[in-house]
Amino acid sequence: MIPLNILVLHGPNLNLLGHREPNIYGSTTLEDINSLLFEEALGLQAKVSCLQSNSEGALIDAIHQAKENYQGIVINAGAYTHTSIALADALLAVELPVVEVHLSNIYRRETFRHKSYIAPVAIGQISGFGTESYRLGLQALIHYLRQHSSS
Ligand code: CA2
Repeated sequence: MIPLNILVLHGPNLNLLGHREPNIYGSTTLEDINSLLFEEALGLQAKVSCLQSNSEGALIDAIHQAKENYQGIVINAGAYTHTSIALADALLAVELPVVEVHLSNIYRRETFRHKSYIAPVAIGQISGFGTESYRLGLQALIHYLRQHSSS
């Protein structure tokens, strides 16, 4: 089986998970989510690297550099999902398969969250399953990459 390297990007404020607003975002921390993803990847004979940033520029730099080392990207762009043409442009430019994930169901929330600039450049989106959104997103991306590998 081809070894896969997946980059997981967490956007702004997701470092607060488990520490603030547990009524909306639950009590699981970002470290818990990253551990869950490492475990899941191991079981699927893949590797993940996780990065969280509150800075749009840092996320864009990480996307640019991903082309060298990763076969795909799982991204929860947080509130940048709804605002950032720059992030969408970066994802489009690197031409890596992208899966967009959200903890909450963005379509059940305020209307400003219904718009995603990431969705049109992603192969798919998983939204509303809490931390399971990440696991499902990783599974979906690995499945896609294995289906679409040339060998
Ligand atoms: O549901 C998601 O995963 C979101 O990407 C989360 C973003 C929100 O802006 C998107 O509309 C949907 C917010 C992440 C903020 O996370 C916090 C965690 C704890 C305390 C405060 C914010």
